[in-house]
Amino acid sequence: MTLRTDTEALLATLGVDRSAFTGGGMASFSPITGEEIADVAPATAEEAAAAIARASAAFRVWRMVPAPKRGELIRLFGEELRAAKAELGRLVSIEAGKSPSEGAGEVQEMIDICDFAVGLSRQLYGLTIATERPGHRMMETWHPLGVVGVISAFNFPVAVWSWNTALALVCGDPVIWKPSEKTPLTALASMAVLARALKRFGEAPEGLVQVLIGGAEVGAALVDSPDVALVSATGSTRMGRIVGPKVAARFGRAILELGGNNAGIVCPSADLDMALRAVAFGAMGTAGQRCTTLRRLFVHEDVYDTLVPGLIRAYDSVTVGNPLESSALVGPLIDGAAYRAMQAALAAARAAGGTVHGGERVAIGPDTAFYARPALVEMPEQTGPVLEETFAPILYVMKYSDFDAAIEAHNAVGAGLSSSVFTTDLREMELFLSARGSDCGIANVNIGTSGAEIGGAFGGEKETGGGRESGSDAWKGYMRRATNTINYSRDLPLAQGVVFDI
Ligand code: UN1
Repeated sequence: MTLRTDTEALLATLGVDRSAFTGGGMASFSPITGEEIADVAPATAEEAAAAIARASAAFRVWRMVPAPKRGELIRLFGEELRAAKAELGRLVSIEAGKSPSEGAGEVQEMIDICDFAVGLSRQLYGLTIATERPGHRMMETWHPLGVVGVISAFNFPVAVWSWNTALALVCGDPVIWKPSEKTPLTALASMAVLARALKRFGEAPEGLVQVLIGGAEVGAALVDSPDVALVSATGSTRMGRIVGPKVAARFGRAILELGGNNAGIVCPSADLDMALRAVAFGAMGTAGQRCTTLRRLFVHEDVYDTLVPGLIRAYDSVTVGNPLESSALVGPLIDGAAYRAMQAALAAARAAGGTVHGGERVAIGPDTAFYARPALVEMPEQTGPVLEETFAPILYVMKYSDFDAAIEAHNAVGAGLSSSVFTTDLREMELFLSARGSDCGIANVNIGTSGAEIGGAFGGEKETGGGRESGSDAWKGYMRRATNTINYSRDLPLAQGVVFDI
């Protein structure tokens, strides 16, 4: 069975119509072999405009459906995802190159957010607020916001969309999804799974959730339209620099989840075995292609010569290979451009005095596939490529002696997504989590930077864009807040004691 026939069979099983992935003109590839596995039809500008119009009409209906009833749709979606988990997970592996366990884990993340959103549908709480005026009551009401545009990246092709969609639907908002051009098939499959839930639900308005396959011009249609109330965009900081100002210029709302240059600090008191395993998964897992991938490691000089040789051995022994055929822990890079960016960063690191372990290309499958050994780079200082996010498995390791200086160095990069400290010292732990500790949206202790659960708010500061998705109160980003003051008295006292008698 070729990857193409395997993919076509999976898509058919998942319920995607064959016409959606054949003869469309936009080729789709698997990073596992680099071969073409489908061709899909990109949306035209007119189709994008029509989708926005349909979503706007759907909003008028959906916002009036009681939130717990909207939650029922998400409950059904969670059921359908459970039934489709094996097939959708395998399709994620084929399209994004993830190991079977990570492919399945991504679908689990979708199921988890559905469970969360079902509960949330009965908990869209507003505050009641003490008022200074007698016979008055003050409260907050949360209302549906409008059409939500979701722009997602190749590396979590379906989970990030589901974080947005499960919340948006429960909050009363229709969704238009522009998936990465590199991963249209998992998007089509997710829509087919959702279609089954919509059918069982029965009463959803047409156009409640739509997908627009295509490139930057499709994303631009969402970004520029005043009828798209919220744009939730995941991808590079470069992309966010375009999207953010454009949405702001029309006073739209944006949730930006952009680059990460995540770091860990290993302190003298750390459990080094645990730190080694956490660092290995954080830096090499998903072939270094998570936003949350560990990219910089500061190791205290007292434990450097114990931890780092052990890490280098782990790098030497990790299996790189076809994620479908072996027990490989590290799969392919998404494409040749990713491989070339990795090699350019390694060359720059060498030029800056770094010692590179690994990083070379591994010949697996045809030369259209790009597998590389993960690279560990010992750097004399934090400079050059260490300051940038390269979306590949490169871990820059630096020695430190002073914890405060390590925190300063930790924070001295543009991005601010995820971070970790490995310590058993209470003071170091609390300092790292304090106002003068990690400046990231995610700060962990004795676990790695990646693999966050859906229950917490996900996102980061500075060049990561400041957006929050997923758990906690991230739902508020998908709703508008109204402050209501109600006078049930027979008088009209004015606030602040103002008198205006006429
Ligand atoms: C991403 O890489 O865009 O925390 C999302 C993690 C995953 C999500 C990553 N739960 O690594």
